[in-house]
Amino acid sequence: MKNILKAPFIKELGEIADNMYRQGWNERNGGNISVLLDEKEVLPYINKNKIIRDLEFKGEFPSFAGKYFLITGTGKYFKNISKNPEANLGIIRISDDGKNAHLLWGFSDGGTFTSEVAMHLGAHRERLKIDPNHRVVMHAHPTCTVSMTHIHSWDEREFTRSIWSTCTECIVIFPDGIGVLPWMVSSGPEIGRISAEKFKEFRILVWALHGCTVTGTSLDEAFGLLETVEKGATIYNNIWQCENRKSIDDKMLMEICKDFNITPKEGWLNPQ
Ligand code: 2HA
Ligand code: ZN
Repeated sequence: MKNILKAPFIKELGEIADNMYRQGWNERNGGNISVLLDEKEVLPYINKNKIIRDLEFKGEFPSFAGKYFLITGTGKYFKNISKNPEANLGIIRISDDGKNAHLLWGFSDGGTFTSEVAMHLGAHRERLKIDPNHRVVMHAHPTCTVSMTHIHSWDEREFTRSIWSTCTECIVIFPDGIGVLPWMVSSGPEIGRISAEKFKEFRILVWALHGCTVTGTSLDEAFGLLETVEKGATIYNNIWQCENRKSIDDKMLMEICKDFNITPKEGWLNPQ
């Protein structure tokens, strides 16, 4: 067996977690990440028949029977992941009936996966139906995005348009827009179920007064979405009260879309 601490997926997740922590998006135990792994990526590092223990989650995910995920632990601090991956991360294989998970590596201090596991699995399931290359779900508490939900309407079209109007690249990076869920208690099956519905339509979901969850084909891509939303929200928070402020209007947004050959979410730009 190869040394799992040298596996690219462990190294990359540690680096991304460090980066997210440094951005100030993952205070204390805030945030969580999961990555769908291919069996052939995992098998050089672990024995798939050596189950450490079983972990419970609420819900059933039969489409993931036998699938492997790398996932962050509940109560774990992002700032510690790269220093001690084995205590802060786990590799699980979903059981054949899709109702629980076999722990194959990690959570070495007796821990378990993030309390948002149902949201992660629901998001993976829905995004995979849309994009077979989908791999990553990433949740964080980016300060300016959360701040914006304190001062802006939670209407997702309006929220997205406000961010699109802040800097030119936003509509290029997420022409499909940002979903917004009203405030609700997090970490349970209910927010998982409602979020999964939203992920049928969006790669980015803001939970009002809480945080943001993004999906992607790689950790880099998911991180890129998160930082671009956060950039737009930062600018919005800086300028929203300024008199005579400028804005990228719908005509300009359409020019961007034409130039980059992208299609914005239908009906979200006003016809010119
Ligand atoms: O992992 O961020 O939403 C802690 C959280 C819950
Ligand atoms: Zn959170």
